[in-house]
Order: sequence, then structure tokens, then C-alpha cells
Amino acid sequence: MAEKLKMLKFPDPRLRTVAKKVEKFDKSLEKLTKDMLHTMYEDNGIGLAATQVNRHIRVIVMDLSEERNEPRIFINPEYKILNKESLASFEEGCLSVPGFSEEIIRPDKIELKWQDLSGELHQDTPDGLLTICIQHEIDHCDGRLFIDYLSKLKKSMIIKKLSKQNSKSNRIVV
Ligand code: GNR
Ligand code: NI
Repeated sequence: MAEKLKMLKFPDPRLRTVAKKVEKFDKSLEKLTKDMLHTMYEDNGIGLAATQVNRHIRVIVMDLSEERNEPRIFINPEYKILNKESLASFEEGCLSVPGFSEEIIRPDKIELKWQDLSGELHQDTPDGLLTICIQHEIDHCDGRLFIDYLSKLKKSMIIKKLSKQNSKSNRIVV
């Protein structure tokens, strides 16, 4: 059975960890992706990086379908920007930054390479939401969050609000 994993919330410093490449394509990797998909569906997210559940390896799961029945898994994903002038703006949210969403501008012509659970290599030039979401998730693998792209003022407001919330919920749990 799949387990629900605990989500790290900003400003938890563990979200700043740079994740290591996956080298072993074994049963425990498969189990992690199952648990991550379960966690993502439970929390109504469209994507999840292993960093967010305190596993510091380059693993991403995603489901962009309305019906929530098209799970995707990306191991060791990498992208190259094909056209620096082609940009898209999208209102982004994050399960590790609950309650906030902001418009973020990102390149939207990319070439994507990744591996699957058996270590097989894949390549694609995606479009639409996948382009945005995969950049958001690869940022997590590198210890970055979408709020890092906001102004200092907006970011400090979010830090203030979430620090209060986190210390409250920690008091209940601990
Ligand atoms: O559920 C999510 N929605 C979303 C919306 C716009 C851009 C990116 C995302 S990813 C986010 C889930 C999440 O935090 N993944 O890291
Ligand atoms: Ni996120």
C-alpha cells in the first residue's frame, strides 16, 4: 500500500538541499514514486519533487490531467532552454508554500531529458503546463522555490506569515 509522506513547508531549510542524481533503479525507487504520487493526489497537487518529502534525490512525479489518471514519473530530469525570448506567465502555487500563489514568468521552449523507473532515457520538447511544471519541480531538486523569483517585499511578507503558521503547527505536533 502507498503511504502518505510528510511535506516540508517553507521556510524549512531542508527545502534548500541540492538533490543527488539517482544511480540505483531498484524497488525502493519504485516504492518512493508510488508514495509520492499518492501524496500528490491526496494534497491535490499537479506535481511533486522528492525534495518536498525530505528525500534528496532527483525524482519528480506529475499528473496534469483533469481526471487525475495520467501519472508521470521523471528520474534525473534536465532541461535546456531552446529560445530565451519565448516566455510564458503562469500563476504558480506550491505544496511547500501553502496558501500563496503568484504569476511567474518562465521560458516556454525547452528540451527535456529524463529517465524512467528502469533507467531508460527519454527526450521531448514539451509544451503547455508541462513546460512550466517541470521547471518548478527541477527548481525544487536544486533547492529553489517559486517565491525566490518574487520581489523582496512580497517574499518577506510570505516568510513572515508562514513562519508564524509553522511555529503554531509545530507546537501542536511536538
Ligand atoms: O500543485 C501545484 N500546482 C502548480 C501550479 C502552477 C505551477 C506549478 C505547480 S506545482 C504544484 C505542486 C508543487 O508544489 N510541486 O512542487
Ligand atoms: Ni512546488
